[in-house]
Amino acid sequence: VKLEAELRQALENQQWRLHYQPQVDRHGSFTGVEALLRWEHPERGLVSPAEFIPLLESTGLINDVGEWVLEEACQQLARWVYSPQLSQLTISVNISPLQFRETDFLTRVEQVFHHTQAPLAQLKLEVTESLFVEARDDARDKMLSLKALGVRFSLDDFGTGYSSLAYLAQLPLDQLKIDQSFVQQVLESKANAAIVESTIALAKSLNLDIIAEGVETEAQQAWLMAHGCHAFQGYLFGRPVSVSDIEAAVSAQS
Ligand code: G
Ligand code: G
Ligand code: MN
Ligand code: NA
Repeated sequence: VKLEAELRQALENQQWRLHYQPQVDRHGSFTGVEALLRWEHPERGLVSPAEFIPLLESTGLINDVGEWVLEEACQQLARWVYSPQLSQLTISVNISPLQFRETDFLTRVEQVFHHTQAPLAQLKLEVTESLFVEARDDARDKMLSLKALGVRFSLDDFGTGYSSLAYLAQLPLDQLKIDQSFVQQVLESKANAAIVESTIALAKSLNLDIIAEGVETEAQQAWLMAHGCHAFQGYLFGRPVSVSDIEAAVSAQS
């Protein structure tokens, strides 16, 4: 109960932060970042979303917090427009299925787009397969409306859910994100290697971009490149950091 009360207060107490983790191409150049939510608690320090997202979802607070995340990311994209190096970056934002299914989701998102004036072609929304287990046609319709505004979609944690491949092919997706659980065992487990290989093949045949997350070693990256995956995210390239740290890392590279 205390945690829930504190979460309710966190928005007005300005305790939400966004951290950014780099995504790189085959040359190691930054192409984008994933925005990851953090709660800066006065006593507990930075709290990971794994500890509070379920509670945000069960209380419905995810709608307001998710809107804050999107607003913050869009403001960032709008600020980066003026910098030659930063204006090339995409920002990926995680959207909870509960937030996505709300009836006013589209209206709220469009308001954020309107008043931030963010370059929407550089915004990627990350959804998971769990979004499509129920009310999938509603989810697909909303995706189509957002696609019409230029937004792109990435399917996060791919391979961990239960989506039907036939239905996936009908969704307006742009990218598949190979889940880190497969990537981290790709050299040790033949089963995981087979899953990663078939995910890469699926992305190719559906004409989708592919990115591997959770890449921690050069050996994993080399294996992925040898098998046709050329975009990466993981501790090998950088941990989630503050906006000033990610900006410094991008400037240092160019
Ligand atoms: O950053 P970290 O590895 O601690 O994130 C843990 C989990 O929290 C991941 O599954 C990630 O997708 C999720 N997460 C991080 N930020 C957000 C956010 O802004 N919104 C939602 N819905 N989930 C997030
Ligand atoms: O579910 P989602 O893919 O959004 O979760 C992203 C989470 O994965 C973030 O919380 C981030 O901190 C974590 N993460 C990112 N890269 C790595 C990595 O290389 N290794 C591990 N163990 N976790 C990672
Ligand atoms: Mn994600
Ligand atoms: Na993921």
